[in-house]
Amino acid sequence: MGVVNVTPDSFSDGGEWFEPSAAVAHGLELLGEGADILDVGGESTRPGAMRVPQEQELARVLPVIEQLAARGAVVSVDTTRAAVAERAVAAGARVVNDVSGGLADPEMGRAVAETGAAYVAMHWRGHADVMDDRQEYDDVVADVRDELAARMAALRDDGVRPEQLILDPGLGFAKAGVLNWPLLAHLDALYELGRPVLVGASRKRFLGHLLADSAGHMAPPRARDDATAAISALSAAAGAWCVRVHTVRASADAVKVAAAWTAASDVPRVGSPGTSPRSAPEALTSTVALTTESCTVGEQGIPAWQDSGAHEDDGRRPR
Ligand code: PMM
Repeated sequence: MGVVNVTPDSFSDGGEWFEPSAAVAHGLELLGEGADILDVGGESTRPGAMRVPQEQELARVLPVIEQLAARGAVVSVDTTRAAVAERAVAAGARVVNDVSGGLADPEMGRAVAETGAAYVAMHWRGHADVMDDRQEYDDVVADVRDELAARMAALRDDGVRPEQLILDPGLGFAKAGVLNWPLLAHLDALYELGRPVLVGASRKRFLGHLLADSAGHMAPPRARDDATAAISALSAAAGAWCVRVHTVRASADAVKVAAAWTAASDVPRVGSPGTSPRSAPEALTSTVALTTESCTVGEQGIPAWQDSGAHEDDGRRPR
């Protein structure tokens, strides 16, 4: 999933693609680099950011979504507002990416149920102006899992079908540096909830801390892209459904590497006694195809692997 921020103030690329024509051109560039989904957002969620009025958010995202969808892109809208989600889906978006998991707008569940779009529910504890004050966890992995489970139940009560849901641990949202690593290391805890998982680590502060120089200065956002690609590889190998990134090429390659690596570990070694008749290259190709398909969205806006049933053949977790 490639990020198209139509904002003047996002933390890593604010202002760069603020004009609709620049945002569309950037989206097309990301598709060329291998993005399967373009995530268009009109409101910055960086820590401390102030809210943008709804009309302004709509004016930013709608023209970009219309044009990218008209060119055949699978578009996601990054919004916490039900009205924006509805208008975005009418303009061609097939995924609603809500960093609040439905908490910011009580109408979101109903809107998602009515549109039938795929819905990314991220773990969230409050808007950008307060989230840094809400970082108390007993066990960050269990708490995030349980809070997402509660969101799933509430969304179901609003009519959202479980098949519409994709879950996201919300890296960096109400989570300071060290709190993010256990969530990445234990993605399997989120798989217990039975839905695909999206990982959004791209250029985040915890990577700036990890890559700080010897004087302790954080690496700037753009200097975090290689580490982002490393997280993409590890997330894909650990079974994540999708990674949300600012630069796509390295992460798209990383996901392919992870798929090939994982496929090779699933088949007996070629030439060893008792190997199956299926050759390793053949097995690799079929799994890579499944993996590439898995990050697309089906006709009803439902993640394609849900429909394919391909993962049921061998009992492996879909990626
Ligand atoms: N992070 C940001 C924005 N939207 N959506 C999801 N699902 N997951 C995330 O981690 C996420 C997100 C913040 O990054 P940006 O300001 O660079 O877009």
